[in-house]
Amino acid sequence: MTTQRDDLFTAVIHAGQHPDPLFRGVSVPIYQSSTFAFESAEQGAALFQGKEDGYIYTRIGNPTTKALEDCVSILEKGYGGLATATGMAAITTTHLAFLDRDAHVICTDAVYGPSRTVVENEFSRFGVRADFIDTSDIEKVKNSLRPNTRMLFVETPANPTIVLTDIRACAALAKERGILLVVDNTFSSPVLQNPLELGADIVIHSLTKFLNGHSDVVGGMIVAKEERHFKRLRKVLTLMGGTMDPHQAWLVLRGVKTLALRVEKSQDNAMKLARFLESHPGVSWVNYPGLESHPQHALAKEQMKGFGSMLCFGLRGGFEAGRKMINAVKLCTLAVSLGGVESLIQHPASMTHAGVSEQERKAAGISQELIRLSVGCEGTEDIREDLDQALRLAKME
Ligand code: LCS
Repeated sequence: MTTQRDDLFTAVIHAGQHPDPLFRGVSVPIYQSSTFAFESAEQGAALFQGKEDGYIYTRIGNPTTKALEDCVSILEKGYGGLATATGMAAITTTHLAFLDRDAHVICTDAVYGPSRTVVENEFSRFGVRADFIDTSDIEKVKNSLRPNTRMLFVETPANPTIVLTDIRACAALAKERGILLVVDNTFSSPVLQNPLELGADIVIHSLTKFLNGHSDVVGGMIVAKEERHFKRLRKVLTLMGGTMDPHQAWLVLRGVKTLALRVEKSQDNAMKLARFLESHPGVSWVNYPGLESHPQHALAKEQMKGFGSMLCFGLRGGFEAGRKMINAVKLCTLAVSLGGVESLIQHPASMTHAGVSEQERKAAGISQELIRLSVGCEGTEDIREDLDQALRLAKME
């Protein structure tokens, strides 16, 4: 499968980015200013009334942040992008913009934990109700629809199970019922999947992951396909205040320039490592969309432009072997988060989901033996050797 289009290598470097108009600096400058001077009271009034384009105050808009917003929006083929302080701020801003009191949401069950908790524990205080279901089964999505359903929130591939949801099928259903389809595209990045092209209304990213790519910045992005949704989101974001800082935006923009290169190397690594793990005696199963054994391999080929670099696998030795393995890795870093140049590994049952009951974990597809691996850009052989020695130790102890 050819994974990347040539134009993407150009777009990540140039889209939305223009040389500095003052000194012709090639890199977009960091406009580290909270406020912008008006030429006159009349110009200030024109800016506030939207009769003139320009900057007023950084919570409302900033040229550095705008360059990042334009870049990601072009990559996602949207109408406009809005950069947020974190990925969670992108999600909560979207909910605040479109979920009224007593609205109902259908959400992928295996979403990133806080994406679920924020609806279950916080938006529920305002009467928002949610069904967390296996959105890979479109019949289940259909059966969960209620007259007050306003949003279908899908994460594909899902964190950490790497289960896929058919974006086109969800979009057809959402359109028929007049509800919003929101897709968290964090695991694929715009290089590998463009949900707006497949019919989604809004795309969410945790920029903390692949787009920034260096495990040194947090950030989020919302991209809307339609002007009316973009305007509504912008109004809510600038009022609620979850906007991104210009320095943060500049750092992410710097990371985005190598996105296509990083994705190419890390997914090449991931494919080879997935095959290695699949043939390893200590491993009982591997979930990677590029493997023929992935139950949705055909869907991955259809809706993704590459299989990405997130995978999970199960150890024959179960929970204990999982704990031992992640304690034994040397090159891979034992840490949460993902999408950085360094390979990150974690064992949800003994770490991030240790406080969740086994029953709840099971319901969300997070088994005792599941190990999640975010494959980085290191040498393939070095990662393979590290996993191999850790698997051997996990078995021997
Ligand atoms: N969406 C997805 C799919 C994520 O994986 C995360 C964070 C977020 C949204 C939230 O983004 P943030 O606010 O952290 O920028 N995922 C994490 C993970 O798997 N481990 O640590 C964070």
